[in-house]
Amino acid sequence: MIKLERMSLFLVELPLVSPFATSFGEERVKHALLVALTGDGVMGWGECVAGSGPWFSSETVETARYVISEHIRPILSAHKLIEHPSDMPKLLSPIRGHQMAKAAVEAATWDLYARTQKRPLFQILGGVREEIPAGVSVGIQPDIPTLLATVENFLHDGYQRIKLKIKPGWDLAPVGAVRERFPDILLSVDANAAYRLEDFPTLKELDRYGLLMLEQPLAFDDLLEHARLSQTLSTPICLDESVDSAHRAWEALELGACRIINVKQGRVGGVTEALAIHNLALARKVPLWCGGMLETGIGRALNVHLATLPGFTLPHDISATRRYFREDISEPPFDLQNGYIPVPKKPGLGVEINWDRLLRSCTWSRTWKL
Ligand code: OSB
Ligand code: MG
Repeated sequence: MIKLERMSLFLVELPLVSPFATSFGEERVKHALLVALTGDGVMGWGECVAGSGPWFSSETVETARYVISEHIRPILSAHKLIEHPSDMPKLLSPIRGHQMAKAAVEAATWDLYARTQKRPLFQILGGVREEIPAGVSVGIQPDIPTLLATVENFLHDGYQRIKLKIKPGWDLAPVGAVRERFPDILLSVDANAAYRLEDFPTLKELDRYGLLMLEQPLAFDDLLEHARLSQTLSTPICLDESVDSAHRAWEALELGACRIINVKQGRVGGVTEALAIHNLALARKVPLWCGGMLETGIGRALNVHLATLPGFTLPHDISATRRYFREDISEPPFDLQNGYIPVPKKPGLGVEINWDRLLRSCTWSRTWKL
Protein backbone atom coordinates (compact mmCIF):
# COMPACT_ATOMS: atom_id res chain seq x y z
CA MET A 1 0.00 0.00 0.00
CA ILE A 2 1.47 3.36 -1.08
CA LYS A 3 0.19 6.68 0.24
CA LEU A 4 0.53 9.28 -2.52
CA GLU A 5 1.74 12.63 -1.23
CA ARG A 6 2.65 14.85 -4.19
CA MET A 7 2.41 15.00 -7.96
CA SER A 8 4.62 17.04 -10.28
CA LEU A 9 4.34 17.63 -14.02
CA PHE A 10 7.20 18.77 -16.26
CA LEU A 11 6.93 19.81 -19.90
CA VAL A 12 10.28 19.29 -21.59
CA GLU A 13 11.68 20.02 -25.03
CA LEU A 14 14.70 18.02 -26.14
CA PRO A 15 16.30 18.51 -29.58
CA LEU A 16 16.45 15.30 -31.64
CA VAL A 17 19.86 14.40 -33.11
CA SER A 18 18.23 14.30 -36.55
CA PRO A 19 14.75 15.26 -37.80
CA PHE A 20 12.27 12.37 -37.72
CA ALA A 21 9.85 12.39 -40.68
CA THR A 22 6.78 10.18 -41.01
CA SER A 23 3.75 10.22 -43.30
CA PHE A 24 2.10 12.60 -40.80
CA GLY A 25 4.88 15.15 -40.36
CA GLU A 26 8.39 15.94 -39.23
CA GLU A 27 9.68 16.38 -35.67
CA ARG A 28 12.93 18.19 -34.83
CA VAL A 29 12.31 18.56 -31.12
CA LYS A 30 10.87 15.97 -28.77
CA HIS A 31 8.09 17.41 -26.60
CA ALA A 32 7.41 15.29 -23.55
CA LEU A 33 5.26 15.55 -20.46
CA LEU A 34 6.74 13.86 -17.40
CA VAL A 35 4.83 12.86 -14.29
CA ALA A 36 6.46 12.39 -10.89
CA LEU A 37 4.50 10.86 -8.01
CA THR A 38 5.86 10.90 -4.48
CA GLY A 39 4.74 8.48 -1.79
CA ASP A 40 6.37 7.02 1.30
CA GLY A 41 9.36 9.28 0.60
CA VAL A 42 10.00 7.64 -2.81
CA MET A 43 9.58 9.26 -6.24
CA GLY A 44 8.22 7.39 -9.27
CA TRP A 45 8.36 8.65 -12.86
CA GLY A 46 6.16 8.29 -15.91
CA GLU A 47 6.36 9.78 -19.39
CA CYS A 48 3.37 10.73 -21.49
CA VAL A 49 3.87 9.63 -25.11
CA ALA A 50 1.47 12.19 -26.62
CA GLY A 51 3.08 14.30 -29.34
CA SER A 52 3.26 18.05 -29.84
CA GLY A 53 0.19 17.90 -32.12
CA PRO A 54 -2.78 15.56 -32.69
CA TRP A 55 -1.27 13.68 -35.65
CA PHE A 56 -0.48 10.19 -34.39
CA SER A 57 -3.54 10.20 -32.14
CA SER A 58 -5.96 12.85 -30.94
CA GLU A 59 -3.93 13.48 -27.78
CA THR A 60 -1.17 16.09 -27.40
CA VAL A 61 1.12 17.06 -24.53
CA GLU A 62 -1.30 19.94 -23.87
CA THR A 63 -4.45 17.78 -23.73
CA ALA A 64 -2.58 15.39 -21.43
CA ARG A 65 -1.39 18.23 -19.18
CA TYR A 66 -5.01 19.43 -18.92
CA VAL A 67 -6.50 15.99 -18.27
CA ILE A 68 -3.86 15.05 -15.70
CA SER A 69 -3.99 18.42 -13.90
CA GLU A 70 -7.76 18.91 -13.90
CA HIS A 71 -9.24 15.41 -13.96
CA ILE A 72 -6.73 12.76 -12.87
CA ARG A 73 -5.21 14.80 -10.03
CA PRO A 74 -8.57 15.22 -8.22
CA ILE A 75 -9.13 11.45 -8.44
CA LEU A 76 -5.70 10.81 -6.91
CA SER A 77 -6.37 13.43 -4.20
CA ALA A 78 -9.63 11.75 -3.28
CA HIS A 79 -8.05 8.29 -3.24
CA LYS A 80 -4.48 8.63 -2.03
CA LEU A 81 -3.91 4.98 -1.17
CA ILE A 82 -2.69 2.77 -4.01
CA GLU A 83 -2.59 -0.95 -3.27
CA HIS A 84 -1.11 -1.93 -6.63
CA PRO A 85 -0.46 -0.11 -9.96
CA SER A 86 -2.88 -2.47 -11.70
CA ASP A 87 -5.69 -0.78 -9.72
CA MET A 88 -5.15 2.42 -11.71
CA PRO A 89 -7.30 1.69 -14.79
CA LYS A 90 -10.38 1.15 -12.62
CA LEU A 91 -9.64 4.30 -10.62
CA LEU A 92 -9.29 6.35 -13.82
CA SER A 93 -12.18 4.66 -15.66
CA PRO A 94 -14.60 7.61 -15.18
CA ILE A 95 -12.42 9.47 -17.72
CA ARG A 96 -13.24 8.53 -21.30
CA GLY A 97 -10.35 8.15 -23.72
CA HIS A 98 -7.14 10.08 -23.00
CA GLN A 99 -5.19 6.82 -22.91
CA MET A 100 -1.80 8.55 -23.07
CA ALA A 101 -2.60 10.85 -20.14
CA LYS A 102 -3.81 7.94 -18.01
CA ALA A 103 -0.88 5.74 -19.03
CA ALA A 104 1.65 8.39 -17.93
CA VAL A 105 0.18 8.50 -14.43
CA GLU A 106 -0.09 4.72 -14.22
CA ALA A 107 3.55 4.46 -15.37
CA ALA A 108 4.64 6.66 -12.45
CA THR A 109 2.80 4.33 -10.04
CA TRP A 110 4.65 1.28 -11.50
CA ASP A 111 8.03 2.94 -10.99
CA LEU A 112 7.03 4.10 -7.51
CA TYR A 113 5.72 0.65 -6.56
CA ALA A 114 8.81 -1.20 -7.83
CA ARG A 115 11.13 1.28 -6.09
CA THR A 116 9.20 0.83 -2.85
CA GLN A 117 9.66 -2.93 -3.23
CA LYS A 118 13.36 -2.32 -4.10
CA ARG A 119 12.98 -4.52 -7.19
CA PRO A 120 13.56 -3.83 -10.89
CA LEU A 121 10.28 -3.31 -12.71
CA PHE A 122 10.75 -6.21 -15.15
CA GLN A 123 10.70 -8.66 -12.23
CA ILE A 124 7.42 -7.25 -10.97
CA LEU A 125 5.92 -7.45 -14.49
CA GLY A 126 6.98 -11.08 -14.89
CA GLY A 127 9.73 -10.41 -17.43
CA VAL A 128 11.92 -13.29 -18.53
CA ARG A 129 14.81 -11.54 -20.33
CA GLU A 130 17.92 -9.68 -19.23
CA GLU A 131 18.41 -8.01 -22.60
CA ILE A 132 16.04 -7.16 -25.42
CA PRO A 133 16.64 -7.20 -29.21
CA ALA A 134 16.91 -3.68 -30.61
CA GLY A 135 15.45 -2.50 -33.90
CA VAL A 136 15.44 0.98 -35.35
CA SER A 137 12.76 3.06 -37.04
CA VAL A 138 14.15 5.05 -39.96
CA GLY A 139 12.24 8.22 -40.85
CA ILE A 140 11.48 9.32 -44.41
CA GLN A 141 14.76 10.53 -45.93
CA PRO A 142 15.42 13.29 -48.48
CA ASP A 143 16.60 10.79 -51.12
CA ILE A 144 17.54 7.13 -51.64
CA PRO A 145 21.36 7.53 -51.32
CA THR A 146 20.85 9.20 -47.92
CA LEU A 147 18.48 6.40 -46.91
CA LEU A 148 20.98 3.69 -47.89
CA ALA A 149 23.77 5.42 -45.95
CA THR A 150 21.51 5.82 -42.91
CA VAL A 151 20.46 2.14 -42.98
CA GLU A 152 24.06 1.06 -43.40
CA ASN A 153 25.09 3.06 -40.32
CA PHE A 154 22.32 1.53 -38.20
CA LEU A 155 23.26 -1.99 -39.36
CA HIS A 156 26.84 -1.20 -38.45
CA ASP A 157 25.62 -0.17 -34.95
CA GLY A 158 24.12 -3.67 -34.65
CA TYR A 159 20.37 -3.08 -34.99
CA GLN A 160 18.64 -6.40 -35.64
CA ARG A 161 15.74 -5.03 -37.66
CA ILE A 162 15.31 -1.96 -39.82
CA LYS A 163 11.87 -0.34 -40.09
CA LEU A 164 11.34 2.14 -42.91
CA LYS A 165 8.70 4.83 -42.68
CA ILE A 166 6.74 4.93 -45.94
CA LYS A 167 4.05 7.11 -47.53
CA PRO A 168 2.54 7.39 -51.03
CA GLY A 169 5.43 8.52 -53.23
CA TRP A 170 8.07 7.14 -50.80
CA ASP A 171 7.44 3.41 -50.86
CA LEU A 172 8.37 0.94 -53.60
CA ALA A 173 11.55 2.72 -54.73
CA PRO A 174 13.16 3.18 -51.27
CA VAL A 175 12.04 -0.26 -50.06
CA GLY A 176 13.32 -1.90 -53.26
CA ALA A 177 16.64 -0.06 -52.98
CA VAL A 178 17.19 -1.10 -49.36
CA ARG A 179 16.21 -4.69 -50.09
CA GLU A 180 18.52 -4.88 -53.09
CA ARG A 181 21.46 -3.51 -51.11
CA PHE A 182 20.76 -5.61 -47.98
CA PRO A 183 19.10 -8.83 -49.21
CA ASP A 184 19.12 -10.70 -45.88
CA ILE A 185 18.21 -8.18 -43.18
CA LEU A 186 14.97 -8.18 -41.19
CA LEU A 187 13.10 -5.32 -42.87
CA SER A 188 9.67 -3.87 -42.15
CA VAL A 189 7.71 -0.78 -43.16
CA ASP A 190 5.36 1.56 -41.28
CA ALA A 191 2.85 3.73 -43.18
CA ASN A 192 1.25 5.47 -40.17
CA ALA A 193 -2.18 5.18 -41.80
CA ALA A 194 -1.17 6.93 -45.05
CA TYR A 195 -2.87 4.57 -47.53
CA ARG A 196 -6.43 3.74 -48.60
CA LEU A 197 -7.79 0.48 -49.92
CA GLU A 198 -7.59 2.03 -53.44
CA ASP A 199 -3.80 1.92 -53.05
CA PHE A 200 -4.00 -1.87 -53.04
CA PRO A 201 -1.80 -2.31 -56.17
CA THR A 202 1.11 -0.48 -54.46
CA LEU A 203 0.64 -2.36 -51.19
CA LYS A 204 0.50 -5.66 -53.10
CA GLU A 205 3.86 -4.82 -54.73
CA LEU A 206 5.41 -4.68 -51.26
CA ASP A 207 4.88 -8.45 -51.09
CA ARG A 208 7.93 -8.81 -53.36
CA TYR A 209 10.39 -7.55 -50.78
CA GLY A 210 10.15 -10.26 -48.13
CA LEU A 211 9.10 -7.82 -45.42
CA LEU A 212 8.73 -8.94 -41.82
CA MET A 213 5.54 -6.89 -41.64
CA LEU A 214 3.56 -3.96 -43.00
CA GLU A 215 2.61 -1.68 -40.09
CA GLN A 216 -0.64 0.33 -40.04
CA PRO A 217 -1.15 0.84 -43.78
CA LEU A 218 -4.80 2.04 -43.54
CA ALA A 219 -6.82 4.45 -41.40
CA PHE A 220 -5.90 5.01 -37.74
CA ASP A 221 -9.30 3.79 -36.52
CA ASP A 222 -9.94 1.00 -39.04
CA LEU A 223 -10.08 -2.75 -38.53
CA LEU A 224 -12.35 -4.07 -41.29
CA GLU A 225 -10.39 -2.78 -44.29
CA HIS A 226 -7.19 -4.05 -42.69
CA ALA A 227 -8.86 -7.46 -42.41
CA ARG A 228 -9.75 -7.36 -46.13
CA LEU A 229 -6.21 -6.28 -47.05
CA SER A 230 -4.68 -8.92 -44.80
CA GLN A 231 -6.47 -11.69 -46.72
CA THR A 232 -4.90 -10.66 -50.02
CA LEU A 233 -1.32 -9.89 -48.93
CA SER A 234 1.30 -12.43 -47.97
CA THR A 235 3.20 -9.81 -45.90
CA PRO A 236 1.82 -9.91 -42.34
CA ILE A 237 -0.05 -6.78 -41.28
CA CYS A 238 0.88 -5.29 -37.90
CA LEU A 239 -1.44 -2.79 -36.24
CA ASP A 240 -0.28 0.21 -34.24
CA GLU A 241 -2.68 3.21 -34.24
CA SER A 242 -5.82 1.05 -34.62
CA VAL A 243 -5.24 -0.88 -31.38
CA ASP A 244 -6.00 1.52 -28.51
CA SER A 245 -7.21 -1.04 -25.95
CA ALA A 246 -7.14 -4.74 -25.16
CA HIS A 247 -10.72 -5.03 -26.37
CA ARG A 248 -9.72 -3.52 -29.70
CA ALA A 249 -6.80 -5.95 -29.91
CA TRP A 250 -9.24 -8.81 -29.40
CA GLU A 251 -11.55 -7.41 -32.12
CA ALA A 252 -8.58 -7.03 -34.48
CA LEU A 253 -7.54 -10.66 -33.96
CA GLU A 254 -11.12 -11.96 -34.26
CA LEU A 255 -11.53 -10.06 -37.54
CA GLY A 256 -8.14 -11.09 -38.89
CA ALA A 257 -7.14 -7.44 -39.22
CA CYS A 258 -3.54 -8.17 -38.23
CA ARG A 259 -1.14 -11.03 -37.54
CA ILE A 260 1.26 -9.02 -35.37
CA ILE A 261 0.65 -6.27 -32.80
CA ASN A 262 2.89 -3.31 -31.99
CA VAL A 263 2.37 -2.71 -28.25
CA LYS A 264 2.77 0.82 -26.93
CA GLN A 265 1.66 1.09 -23.34
CA GLY A 266 0.83 4.79 -23.82
CA ARG A 267 -1.42 4.23 -26.82
CA VAL A 268 -3.49 1.57 -25.04
CA GLY A 269 -3.93 3.44 -21.75
CA GLY A 270 -1.18 2.00 -19.60
CA VAL A 271 0.93 -0.97 -18.59
CA THR A 272 -2.03 -2.90 -17.14
CA GLU A 273 -3.88 -2.72 -20.49
CA ALA A 274 -0.65 -3.62 -22.31
CA LEU A 275 -0.32 -6.69 -20.06
CA ALA A 276 -3.87 -7.71 -21.02
CA ILE A 277 -2.93 -7.48 -24.71
CA HIS A 278 0.21 -9.45 -23.98
CA ASN A 279 -1.74 -12.25 -22.32
CA LEU A 280 -4.31 -12.36 -25.10
CA ALA A 281 -1.62 -12.49 -27.80
CA LEU A 282 0.43 -15.08 -25.94
CA ALA A 283 -2.60 -17.37 -25.65
CA ARG A 284 -3.27 -17.00 -29.37
CA LYS A 285 0.41 -17.26 -30.36
CA VAL A 286 0.30 -13.81 -31.97
CA PRO A 287 3.79 -12.25 -32.08
CA LEU A 288 4.26 -8.93 -30.29
CA TRP A 289 6.91 -6.28 -30.18
CA CYS A 290 7.27 -3.06 -28.29
CA GLY A 291 6.86 0.12 -30.29
CA GLY A 292 8.30 3.51 -29.44
CA MET A 293 7.31 7.16 -29.54
CA LEU A 294 10.78 8.75 -29.49
CA GLU A 295 10.58 8.66 -25.69
CA THR A 296 13.15 10.17 -23.35
CA GLY A 297 15.03 7.74 -21.12
CA ILE A 298 12.07 7.59 -18.71
CA GLY A 299 9.62 6.27 -21.29
CA ARG A 300 12.26 4.16 -22.98
CA ALA A 301 13.14 2.45 -19.70
CA LEU A 302 9.50 1.45 -19.27
CA ASN A 303 9.44 0.03 -22.81
CA VAL A 304 12.61 -1.96 -22.10
CA HIS A 305 11.07 -3.53 -18.98
CA LEU A 306 7.81 -4.33 -20.79
CA ALA A 307 9.70 -5.92 -23.68
CA THR A 308 11.12 -8.57 -21.30
CA LEU A 309 7.74 -10.35 -21.15
CA PRO A 310 7.59 -13.77 -22.84
CA GLY A 311 5.14 -12.76 -25.60
CA PHE A 312 7.44 -10.06 -26.98
CA THR A 313 9.31 -12.11 -29.57
CA LEU A 314 10.23 -9.70 -32.38
CA PRO A 315 12.87 -6.90 -32.33
CA HIS A 316 11.50 -3.67 -30.88
CA ASP A 317 11.47 0.02 -31.82
CA ILE A 318 13.73 0.54 -28.81
CA SER A 319 17.02 2.05 -29.87
CA ALA A 320 20.07 3.45 -28.11
CA THR A 321 19.78 6.86 -26.45
CA ARG A 322 22.19 8.43 -28.92
CA ARG A 323 19.93 7.53 -31.84
CA TYR A 324 17.49 10.11 -30.40
CA PHE A 325 19.24 12.67 -28.16
CA ARG A 326 22.68 14.07 -27.56
CA GLU A 327 21.87 14.46 -23.87
CA ASP A 328 18.91 12.72 -22.29
CA ILE A 329 17.15 13.79 -19.10
CA SER A 330 17.85 10.45 -17.38
CA GLU A 331 20.92 8.33 -16.73
CA PRO A 332 22.55 6.07 -17.55
CA PRO A 333 21.97 6.19 -21.32
CA PHE A 334 20.80 3.07 -23.16
CA ASP A 335 23.48 1.48 -25.32
CA LEU A 336 23.55 -1.47 -27.69
CA GLN A 337 25.56 -4.59 -26.89
CA ASN A 338 25.70 -6.91 -29.90
CA GLY A 339 22.31 -5.68 -31.05
CA TYR A 340 20.68 -5.98 -27.62
CA ILE A 341 19.79 -3.43 -24.94
CA PRO A 342 20.60 -4.67 -21.42
CA VAL A 343 17.64 -4.39 -19.02
CA PRO A 344 18.33 -2.07 -16.04
CA LYS A 345 18.73 -4.05 -12.80
CA LYS A 346 18.31 -1.24 -10.27
CA PRO A 347 14.96 -0.71 -8.50
CA GLY A 348 11.99 0.56 -10.48
CA LEU A 349 12.75 1.80 -14.00
CA GLY A 350 16.42 1.57 -13.06
CA VAL A 351 17.26 4.99 -14.48
CA GLU A 352 17.65 8.23 -12.53
CA ILE A 353 16.65 11.77 -13.46
CA ASN A 354 19.50 14.12 -14.27
CA TRP A 355 17.93 17.17 -12.58
CA ASP A 356 20.31 19.58 -14.18
CA ARG A 357 19.30 18.49 -17.69
CA LEU A 358 15.63 18.15 -16.78
CA LEU A 359 15.48 21.71 -15.48
CA ARG A 360 17.44 23.02 -18.45
CA SER A 361 15.05 21.43 -20.97
CA CYS A 362 11.92 22.14 -18.90
CA THR A 363 9.55 24.81 -20.29
CA TRP A 364 6.88 24.49 -17.57
CA SER A 365 6.39 22.58 -14.35
CA ARG A 366 4.02 22.45 -11.42
CA THR A 367 3.80 20.47 -8.19
CA TRP A 368 0.67 19.73 -6.18
CA LYS A 369 0.15 18.30 -2.75
CA LEU A 370 -2.33 15.45 -3.17
O1 OSB B 1 4.39 4.76 -35.65
O2 OSB B 1 5.78 3.65 -34.56
C1 OSB B 1 5.35 4.74 -34.91
C2 OSB B 1 7.55 7.57 -33.54
C3 OSB B 1 6.59 8.51 -33.22
C4 OSB B 1 5.29 8.23 -33.49
C5 OSB B 1 4.91 7.01 -34.06
C6 OSB B 1 5.87 6.06 -34.37
C7 OSB B 1 7.22 6.36 -34.12
C8 OSB B 1 8.32 5.48 -34.48
C9 OSB B 1 9.61 5.66 -33.71
O3 OSB B 1 8.28 4.68 -35.38
C10 OSB B 1 9.93 4.53 -32.79
C11 OSB B 1 11.01 4.90 -31.79
O4 OSB B 1 10.68 5.46 -30.72
O5 OSB B 1 12.18 4.64 -32.08
MG1 MG C 1 3.83 2.75 -36.04
